[in-house]
Amino acid sequence: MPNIREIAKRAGVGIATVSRYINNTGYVSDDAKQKIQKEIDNLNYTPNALARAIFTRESKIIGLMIPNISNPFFNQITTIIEKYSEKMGYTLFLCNTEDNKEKEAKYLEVLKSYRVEGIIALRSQCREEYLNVQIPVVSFENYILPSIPIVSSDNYNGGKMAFEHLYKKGCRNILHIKGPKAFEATERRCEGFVDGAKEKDIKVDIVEFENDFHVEMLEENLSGIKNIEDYDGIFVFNDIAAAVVMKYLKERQIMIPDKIQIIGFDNSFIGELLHPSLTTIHQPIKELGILAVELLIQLINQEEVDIKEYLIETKLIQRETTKHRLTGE
Ligand code: XLF
Repeated sequence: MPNIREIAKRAGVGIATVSRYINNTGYVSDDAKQKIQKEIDNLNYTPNALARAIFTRESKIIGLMIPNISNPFFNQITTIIEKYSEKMGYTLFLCNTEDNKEKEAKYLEVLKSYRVEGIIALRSQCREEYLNVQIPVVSFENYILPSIPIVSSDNYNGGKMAFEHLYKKGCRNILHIKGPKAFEATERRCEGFVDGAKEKDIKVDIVEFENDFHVEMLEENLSGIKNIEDYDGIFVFNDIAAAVVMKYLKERQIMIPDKIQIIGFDNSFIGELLHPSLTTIHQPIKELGILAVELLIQLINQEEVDIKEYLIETKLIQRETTKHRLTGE
């Protein structure tokens, strides 16, 4: 493997000159530049990005903690974050945390050792682990530390909207399948949903799912719900879990939406592919992803950033799992 010592020797310049040229860290004469570049081309030399990052403190890498790579919402937001980071001159280092605190903490060490310039943590399960991270961090949904800004959908209002929609569609015997306690966003959805129900004096039942990616586990949770067919409306905490609920009901010949109406949350691409297609609450995935990157780059550039929770509005997407026409509508 060619190295800068060899390039310097062949170009007839000093190693420090080659280093300045490659890292763009100081003056190099035009003549030397030409000679060095010629040898770089001749030797097909690729700079050692890690060594360079240590030297210049600019790796141009952003670490992205992803809680669940198989959930379409997270692969959509990852795609947005990747595209926008690339446009801004950064490469992503992806870490699949599986909502696991230990895995996330380990990845944090890896990201530090790779000298990433910033970290976006989606649904982080860690807190004090970030205390000695001297790298800018932006969080999506979960609170980490007072110094870390949070980007999130307005989950409370989204949950309320979900209730109001089921109510408007005539549902009065309603179940909410909520996410695990560790998902702060779905806690807010649940609060909004319950408050919406209180305003209409309706009592809703609530069951909690343990995660959002093990289909068998979700099915097991469902089989624990007694007389599910007695409900006329179900709000499921996200689209992927709603897909599992729909599969479960269909296998039991429970008609959607005639017998039970369903609403999910996310507006990820699977909603439209399901049959019947899924009514859901839209999370502005593009806006969320871009905002997270923008804030992070501002922090990296040491610009002033308001450290607060940035809430983005959600909206209802009506599809086939809730009834289209009702008398009086
Ligand atoms: O963390 C929440 C729960 O699942 C996230 O926004 C999602 O809705 C993605 O599917």
